[in-house]
Amino acid sequence: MLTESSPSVGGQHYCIDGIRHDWQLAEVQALFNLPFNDLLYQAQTVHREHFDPNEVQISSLLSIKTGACSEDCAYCPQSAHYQTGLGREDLIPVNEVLKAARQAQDQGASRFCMGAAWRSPTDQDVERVVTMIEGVRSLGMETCVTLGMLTDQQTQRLKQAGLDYYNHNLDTSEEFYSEIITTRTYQDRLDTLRRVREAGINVCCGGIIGMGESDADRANLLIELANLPQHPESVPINLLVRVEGTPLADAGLLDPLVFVRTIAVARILMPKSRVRLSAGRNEMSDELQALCFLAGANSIFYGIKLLTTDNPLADSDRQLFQRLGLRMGGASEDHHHA
Ligand code: SAM
Ligand code: DTB
Ligand code: SF4
Repeated sequence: MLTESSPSVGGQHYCIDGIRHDWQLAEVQALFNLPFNDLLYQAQTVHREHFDPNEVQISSLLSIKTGACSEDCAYCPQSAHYQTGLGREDLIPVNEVLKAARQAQDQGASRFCMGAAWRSPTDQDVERVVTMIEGVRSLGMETCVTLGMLTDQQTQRLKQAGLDYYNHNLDTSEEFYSEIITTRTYQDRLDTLRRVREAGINVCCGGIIGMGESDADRANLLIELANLPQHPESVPINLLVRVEGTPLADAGLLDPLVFVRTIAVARILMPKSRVRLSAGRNEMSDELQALCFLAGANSIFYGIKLLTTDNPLADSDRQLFQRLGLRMGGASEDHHHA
């Protein structure tokens, strides 16, 4: 039933629980092209139906294995295909991981995300990551890992270890994908996402904006995400960090308001998901970030580093939150223990 506060798009109404999985390109492009104020009003309305508008979930990132990745992702400083000044580092020791997790927890993070520059882990790698997951969980934090493509068995093992979230991004539209990555397919990505979902692990899946993609590519990325059988619980929207040495080092600057529109459309399409304002905040003004929160972003990466590049200082984020009256919240209420 359409309630008075339910938004409608060109006569197209939401289904009964507000969750649709049948978005079409034309209607999503129509959303993107709304007058800015109308789009933000609609996104903020949807946001308020499902979330406390002044609470933002906080995740901290740690690179547990840096550089020398065999994949050729054009945006990535960790690809062995490009000279970005990053050396090869082995998987770091568990005690270092736990030290970083404790620090993140002390700073106010509720989730600890560990990233590895792998195409796919070996079974031995997975066992070592399992030890990290168990250690971080014992601190009382939520866990997330991003390790590349997984087998069924590896996915089961991570679930058994109590992993809360698995991050695996679609990154862009299927049409633009081969311009960015040639060493794997879109279907490879979808296959791992299906395994993660079927194992009962929460899905964290989003993409990167500002890689030279078209308006239609941005719309199609969000449609892919929203038309998955179940929406990802967490949707990171990254603004490309242009790293020297990568093929995208000189990518043209995106109109920041297009980035805000992308967040707003993600919020409208996936009303119950956490939309994370992810990489790229270091180059954003406080005002631009405020617009992203208004558009429905309600999660951030927090702490001085993303994986290999800089993120705003925790202190300046705390100040920004204070100026905006935002609270750092946990996400334990919105993830599912399957
Ligand atoms: N290797 C695994 C994979 O690709 O799934 C996990 C680590 S990979 C670094 C995780 C994500 O980081 C990528 O999917 C991409 O979305 C993001 N990322 C990497 N480099 C980036 C950059 N320069 N700017 C924005 N996001 C980036
Ligand atoms: C995601 O979507 N963004 C994070 C996390 N998931 C793993 C990574 C951003 C990486 C930015 C480039 C770097 O620091 O190396
Ligand atoms: Fe490797 Fe992941 Fe970077 Fe691609 S994004 S090069 S898979 S670390």
